[in-house]
Amino acid sequence: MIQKTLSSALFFSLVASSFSFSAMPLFNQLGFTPESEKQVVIPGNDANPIEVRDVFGKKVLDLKVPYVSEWPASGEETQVFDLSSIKKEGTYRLFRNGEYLGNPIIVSKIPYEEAAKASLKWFYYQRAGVALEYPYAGKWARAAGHPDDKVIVYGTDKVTNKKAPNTKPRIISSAKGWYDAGDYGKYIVNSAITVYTLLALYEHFPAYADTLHWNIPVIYKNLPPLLDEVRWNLEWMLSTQDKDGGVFHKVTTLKFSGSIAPEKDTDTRYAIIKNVVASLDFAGVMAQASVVYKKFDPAFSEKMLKAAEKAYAWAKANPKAFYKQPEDVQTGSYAPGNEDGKDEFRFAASELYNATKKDLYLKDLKNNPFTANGPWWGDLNFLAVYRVALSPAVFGDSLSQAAKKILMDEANSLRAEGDSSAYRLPMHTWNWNWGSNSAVANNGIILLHAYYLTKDKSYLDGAQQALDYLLGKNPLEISYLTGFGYRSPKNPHHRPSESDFVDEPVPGMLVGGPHLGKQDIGEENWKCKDYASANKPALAYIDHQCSYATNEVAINWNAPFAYLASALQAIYIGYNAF
Ligand code: G3I
Ligand code: 9MR
Repeated sequence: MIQKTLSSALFFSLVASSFSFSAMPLFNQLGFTPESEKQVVIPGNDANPIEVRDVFGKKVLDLKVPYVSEWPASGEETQVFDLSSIKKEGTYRLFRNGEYLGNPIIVSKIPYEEAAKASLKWFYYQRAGVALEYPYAGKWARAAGHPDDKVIVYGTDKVTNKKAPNTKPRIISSAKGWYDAGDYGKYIVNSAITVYTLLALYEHFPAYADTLHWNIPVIYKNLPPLLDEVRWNLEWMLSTQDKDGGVFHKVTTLKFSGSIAPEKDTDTRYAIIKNVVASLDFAGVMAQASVVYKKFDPAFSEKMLKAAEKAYAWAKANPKAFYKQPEDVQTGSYAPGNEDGKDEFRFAASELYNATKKDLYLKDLKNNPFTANGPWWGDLNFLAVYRVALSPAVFGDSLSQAAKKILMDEANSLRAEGDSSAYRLPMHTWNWNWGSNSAVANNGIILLHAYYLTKDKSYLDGAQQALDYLLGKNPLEISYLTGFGYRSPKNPHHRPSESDFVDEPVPGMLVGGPHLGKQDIGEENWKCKDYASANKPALAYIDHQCSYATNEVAINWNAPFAYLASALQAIYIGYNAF
């Protein structure tokens, strides 16, 4: 019997406008590998047992009735059924009182590979400055936009500085790179955590990553597909470093464009304000990249390392130069209010010491103890924790143990949450923010790092729980990755998908996900009002392009998803990390 009040059933019929609500079994819509933990959540408190049959009707498992628990994030009662004893590849179905429930549950060797590749290919779709041709982009082929070969340095022209001298505005070339999200901006802060995560995937699973090909034009010779794609953004990032080593915050127009195609967005683009956070984020990821690309292109590696050290020096000389968004700039700020720069210094120092072994960086790192915050674009602490915890030979046992303690304490807290919550989700209450799906994916990555360090499968199971939620084991019964699962977002806040004449959105994009911020509900956004009544964080989502707060896509959300899906897939088919 479904313990649902009328109002919430009505709520579902309103909010989940494109899908019907019912107490269906909720599970990873892409399925499981034979060795995965296989959990199915069914809202409600039905006392009847469930039978698992294969698709030919043969009973393979009787599931006892589990206890009922409540999930505060959705206000639901649920029961969690464990199908992990099913190890044989196949297609399975659930029956209760002889009635078929839900959709088929798939067990196969590589259920996540296509989704992983699509979430990596999406970065190709985000390329600025190039046309996407049909053989690679399929029906989402488009013309080039934003060549960014003539970008004005903010404050050097009459528009952005009324008192600017009559000399010509200062113009730089800042081409290539990825559009940040649903908008056409290119942002250093968000690029840094994104590039870090994608390069970490290559660092941890190089052999598996080399097997992944996703049909895009090769740009650079003799690079694996993942590193070829990431270099497109690294080269843009390098263009944002000024002669003095400082790094501009972003390259954008002054205001967000309308819902138009890239080629139609021809407003002036500006390189906006050098600052300490952008310079440190740049320094850390350039140092990391110099190590990863060294064996493929020593000259490129050396160029990035030099840039990294120069940016770090600029940051040390300008430790209080935080980004403040000017009045006439209304694109994304990526500037958390209470910024202190400590986490960015920690991140940059750990990567620079790993790349150079210079004492200066180790000394700075030791004087800046780890915290347990992040990882998100506003706090990179965990990126330093990962590096140091996994490299005792480089950083010494004492520092590495300190990092490992932070990592394991957080992993144990997430595993406890995942193993006890009514949706089996490793998620803290404070993760329900803008981009909550990326918090789930990043929590999964923390659990994977704990698995790397201990080989304790319970951490791998925790990471699986995170992926299961993103791909369907959630109250809205939606796979949050466009084009994957039997129900996925159709109307993401993504200008290329909104402005093309293709019904389906660009595939392989992870939408931001539910939370109660509702920053997109306002006069101009009357369509978003349909989810205004949502009063539980896990339900506050609407699959409409109006909702940039819940249904946008972003490079720093796709990267942890791609890492999580790729790493789990790699491990389950026998690849070990590093
Ligand atoms: O960190 C605080 C937390 O302490 C507090 O409890 C919570 C509730 O008030 O707010 C948290 O801050 C939130 C922050 O994200 C971190 O999660 C802010 O409310 C929220 O407004 C902020 O949203 C950011 C959003 O831009 C608006 O600034 C998103 O993280 C960020 O991903 C998003 O990024 C945009 C770019 O600016 C432009 N391109 C699209 C991209 C994705 O939407
Ligand atoms: O499209 C913009 C999206 O990328 C940002 O995340 C969001 C919040 O900064 O803003 C979106 O742009 C909207 C603007 O903020 C208000 N007018 C409508 C714009 C398009 O939805």
